[in-house]
Amino acid sequence: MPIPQTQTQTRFEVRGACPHDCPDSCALITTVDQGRAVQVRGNPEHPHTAGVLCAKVARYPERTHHPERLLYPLKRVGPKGSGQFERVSWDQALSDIATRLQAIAARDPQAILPYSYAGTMGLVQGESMDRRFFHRLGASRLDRTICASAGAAALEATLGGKLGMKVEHFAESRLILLWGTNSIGSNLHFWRHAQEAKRRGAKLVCIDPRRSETADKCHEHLALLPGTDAALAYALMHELIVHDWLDHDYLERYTLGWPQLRERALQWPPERAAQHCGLPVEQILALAQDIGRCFEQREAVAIRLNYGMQRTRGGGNAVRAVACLPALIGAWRQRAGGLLLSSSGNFPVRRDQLQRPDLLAASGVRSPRLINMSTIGADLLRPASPEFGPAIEALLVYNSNPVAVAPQSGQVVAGFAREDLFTVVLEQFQTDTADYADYLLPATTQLEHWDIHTSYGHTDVLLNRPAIAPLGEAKSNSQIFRELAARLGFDDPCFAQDDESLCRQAFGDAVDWERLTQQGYFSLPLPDAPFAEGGFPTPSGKCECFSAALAAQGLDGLPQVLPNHEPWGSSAAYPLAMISPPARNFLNSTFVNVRSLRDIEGEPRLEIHPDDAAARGIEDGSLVCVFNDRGRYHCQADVSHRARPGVVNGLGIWWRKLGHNGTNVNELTHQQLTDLGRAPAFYDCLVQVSLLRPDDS
Ligand SMILES: Nc1nc2c(c(=O)[nH]1)N[C@H]1C(S)=C(S)[C@@H](COP(=O)(O)OP(=O)(O)OC[C@H]3O[C@@H](n4cnc5c(=O)[nH]c(N)nc54)[C@H](O)[C@@H]3O)O[C@H]1N2
Ligand SMILES: Nc1nc2c(c(=O)[nH]1)N[C@H]1C(S)=C(S)[C@@H](COP(=O)(O)OP(=O)(O)OC[C@H]3O[C@@H](n4cnc5c(=O)[nH]c(N)nc54)[C@H](O)[C@@H]3O)O[C@H]1N2
Ligand SMILES: [Mo]
Repeated sequence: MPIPQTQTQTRFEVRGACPHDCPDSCALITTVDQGRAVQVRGNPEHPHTAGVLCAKVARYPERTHHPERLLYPLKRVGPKGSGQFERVSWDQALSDIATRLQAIAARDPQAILPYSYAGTMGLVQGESMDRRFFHRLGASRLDRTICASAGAAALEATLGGKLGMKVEHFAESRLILLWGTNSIGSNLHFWRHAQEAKRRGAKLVCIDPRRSETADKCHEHLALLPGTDAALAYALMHELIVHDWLDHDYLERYTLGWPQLRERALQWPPERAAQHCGLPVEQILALAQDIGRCFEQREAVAIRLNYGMQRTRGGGNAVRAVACLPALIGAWRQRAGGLLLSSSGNFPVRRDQLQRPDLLAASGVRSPRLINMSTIGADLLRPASPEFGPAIEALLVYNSNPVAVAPQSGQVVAGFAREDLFTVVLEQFQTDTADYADYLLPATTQLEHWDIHTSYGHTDVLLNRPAIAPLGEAKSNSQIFRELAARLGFDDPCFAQDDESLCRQAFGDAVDWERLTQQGYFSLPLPDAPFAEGGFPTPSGKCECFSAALAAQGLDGLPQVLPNHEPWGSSAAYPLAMISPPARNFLNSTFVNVRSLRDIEGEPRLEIHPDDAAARGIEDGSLVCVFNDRGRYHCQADVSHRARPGVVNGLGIWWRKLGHNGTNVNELTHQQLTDLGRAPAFYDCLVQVSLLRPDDS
């Protein structure tokens, strides 16, 4: 039934899409009363959303109509980072920004850097007009690596892309490995399918250093040390080989490099892996037997891999090792078998048309340098040099909060504090990053603008219509870049294109626009079991256990077991490994300022095992200092079996200014990168913890 959307009614409903960086990409229905969003609920007609929202997004109206929403353009008046601003007009802000950018671009446009991530995952507000603007300008390009690029590179090399099982088919699986994922906290709509499978008798096994909310609900939990997943995958392969639980036909026809992979797997007997992973050998043997039993009975084995396991040095290779597993038992033959890390490779987005890289030609810079967003701390502090190019002189930040989320905040803060750096931040709130802006521009939320969305956890396109008018003087990102383009004299017609038209352009004919506007979503027509008969989009068309592409880059062509940058047990000063997975009621650093959600989380917390706590005189609720050579982070100890011995869990990602000593967990992380994909190794970090004495600062 169509939802009445006439603006003459004072109360009406509008279909939209959740914009957040989460695999679930829910279809929303917003109720508007007298121009105000009063309720957001899940669209019950959208099969993946099924009328259910997480606690966070159910609070979206509270976030949108928050008293601290930025409503007017602001100009810095206090010292850098002080967060002191005065209200200015849009005209003044945009003219001044345009003048500053023009002056820098006249010397070298590559001294200007965009910095954005997935604050909204919308194609219009996240990767259209903004990209056109920076291409036409000839600005440095940003290597967007902060989240998923290690896993993405690994999938690319192994399966040929970000592809895999359809999420709904997990409901029919008989054995599900939840590998590096806290689904209940961060992928709730997947968990519905896992629960359905459980009700039908499936076994659920969680592989995670932390005893997460999800681990609590699984039949087994393997609490391995962070960064040891590749060894576990190899030990499982070892057992499949020695028991001959192998689909020889599938291996023969649809894999590349199996003989070499087999040789390497035979070097990882379970006893060796148990030692390496910090697991009882019995757990590894039992899991291998579960897989073997399913293989013998032709029951579907499925792996829900998630990004948690690729945030250590060897994360890319670990994803490669795990991604080879389904082929050994021919799991891909069934639609309820195989693996899912990301589904985003299924979407036929016309990125060239949205982003217009061809506009670079007019900028005079044919191939701008690439700056890795994960090393922004170091790069902001880098002087000009022949290798690096010009120092970064201007930074335009949108859809991201780097001062809170990028690794090694000490350096990030020092970079943002540079007096000679010109920083523009487009934001909905005065975040830690916004505090460092020279100009802070008010951005609309998802309820106030158009957008169109893909998903990395399902395979439907979603449309988002604005439900309410922009609050205050807020403008959408696309509108701000449109107006900046005009002021810089960029007259290509593409800069005049409106948001609704960008939505239509994003997929062209690949999506039925009528259906999309009526339903709010459009399901891509895709096969149920994509790799039942091979057909991997790799160079060989096979699942590439051996990757010639990686070998050609001088890397090992087979999945490797790589030690962490900071291996557990390697430092007497810092004997604990720290991981920093998301807190359930925040979305990265978004929602930390929503009071009702912050109240549920309470305080910045560190989960620590009772033995590790006792050895340090730490009690539940004690204030502690977590530290290493990079910095100090004060928070509350949560003495709990959620932490395994030797590993502490610093739940993320608090706003620094709401923390005890003005820091968050990224004060401790470093900027070394992963083996594949140039990604940060957030969960590869050694620390020490001590009781905080009242005179500590
Ligand atoms: N509520 C909520 N939901 C979110 C987010 C959020 O911040 N809050 N963030 C969103 C974003 S940006 C992303 S990328 C996705 C992330 O989605 P996931 O990757 O599923 O993220 P997590 O729920 O943190 O699950 C990661 C799990 O990996 C575990 N882990 C850490 N190190 C290792 C390791 O070395 N090996 C293994 N096997 N496990 C390890 C952590 O303890 C954690 O439980 O979630 C999205 N959804
Ligand atoms: N220690 C540690 N650090 C991590 C992680 C971890 O697990 N541990 N996870 C990492 C991961 S997976 C990710 S994805 C990154 C996420 O890092 P970010 O992408 O920076 O995500 P958020 O912290 O949610 O910040 C997004 C910001 O975008 C703003 N925003 C939302 N919509 C719009 C819009 O339409 N316009 C504008 N202008 N702004 C908007 C929000 O208000 C918010 O402040 O963090 C990474 N950092
Ligand atoms: Mo992410």
